Amino acid sequence: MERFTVDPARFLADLHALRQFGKDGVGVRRRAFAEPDIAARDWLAKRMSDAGLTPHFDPVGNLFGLAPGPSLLLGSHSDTQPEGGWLDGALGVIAALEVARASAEAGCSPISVVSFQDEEGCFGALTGSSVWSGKLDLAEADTLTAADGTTLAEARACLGGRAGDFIDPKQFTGFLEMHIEQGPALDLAEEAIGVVTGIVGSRQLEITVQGQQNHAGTTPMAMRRDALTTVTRIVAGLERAFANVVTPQSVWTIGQLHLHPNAPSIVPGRAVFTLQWRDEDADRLERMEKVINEVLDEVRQGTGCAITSRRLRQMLLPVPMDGQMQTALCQAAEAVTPGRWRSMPSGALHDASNVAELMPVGMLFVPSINGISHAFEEDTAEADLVDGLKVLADAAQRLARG
Ligand code: HGY
Ligand code: MN
Ligand code: MN
Ligand code: MN
Repeated sequence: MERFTVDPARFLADLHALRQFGKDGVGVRRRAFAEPDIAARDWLAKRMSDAGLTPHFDPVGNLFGLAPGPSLLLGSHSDTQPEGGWLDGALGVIAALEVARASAEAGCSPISVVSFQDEEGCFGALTGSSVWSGKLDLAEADTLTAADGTTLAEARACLGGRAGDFIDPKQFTGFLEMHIEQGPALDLAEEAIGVVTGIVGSRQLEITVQGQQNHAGTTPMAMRRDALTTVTRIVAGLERAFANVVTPQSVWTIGQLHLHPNAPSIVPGRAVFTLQWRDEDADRLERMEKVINEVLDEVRQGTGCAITSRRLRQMLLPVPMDGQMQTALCQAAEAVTPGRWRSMPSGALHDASNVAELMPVGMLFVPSINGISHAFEEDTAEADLVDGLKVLADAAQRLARG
């Protein structure tokens, strides 16, 4: 098997350098196309060039570091949630850069690198890899809007002369994404590596409850059509009704709630909230949506409120990881961290689920301390970061040998 050795110190130095773009205390704010994101991408392009790769921005802001000829592709995303951790996405991009650099320095098989754009859904969800994989048409993506009303078309105009054509995926032999687990399993088990078996599917609705805005002092409780208490009845109904459908791995989240007019002395007339649910079984996602609609009907009747819903972002199907990729990752994990690894599903969404449309994909996880992510305090022990890098390098060498 080809042999090259990664440089943990150089890897960690680049990881901390990337962290500076949008740094806010221990966390990072680097939303897609915001100034820190573009500055970070320009820095990454320079580091790719220093590593002997050819940097290339595509029309939607995905940044590739291209090796000559057919190559394995490694990468992740470098944008973050509004309040993001320093490792979500960034870890996979910098680990990919270090593996590609070490391989090139040793004259081993070419390895290319990618940082996808807007994985964290400032505009859509997994937007950059969705467009590159053909799942989302660019013209449709351009109409997606951020919370402040900016369209993707307006945002990506800031790429200016950087943006070239879309890269032909046929030049890549497969894709590996290293990522933090973002959950508690590895940390609790004191294991070092998770080899991902599959990525969950996800659906999301925006639900609007229209009641009657009224005076908080003079409106008898029995005569109210209070939008907020109606939302609480929807939540109670979902908790009761989901019990017959879900498994312990199924998840659902109301992450965003807007009340109107949101004033202490006014009975809220309108509530608008997001309801997102995820599962590794496509049929169960469908059954959960049926339950949601039944609960909305029940609450509509019980409260007299008008309740409407609209689908937000695409329905994402569960995606299994490629068998050969998993085998290489399991062998690499056993070689680098013997007995301290497991195979496991991903409850988080990842760009790999889109790239799987184009080529064989694999993912590996390193532990998240206390399972925390999508929060400033997201972190991973340095030893675990380095072990993950070594497993990624080992797996890439196994796959390069073919
Ligand atoms: O939501 C997700 O799972 C991803 O981290 N954006
Ligand atoms: Mn991520
Ligand atoms: Mn994320
Ligand atoms: Mn991802």
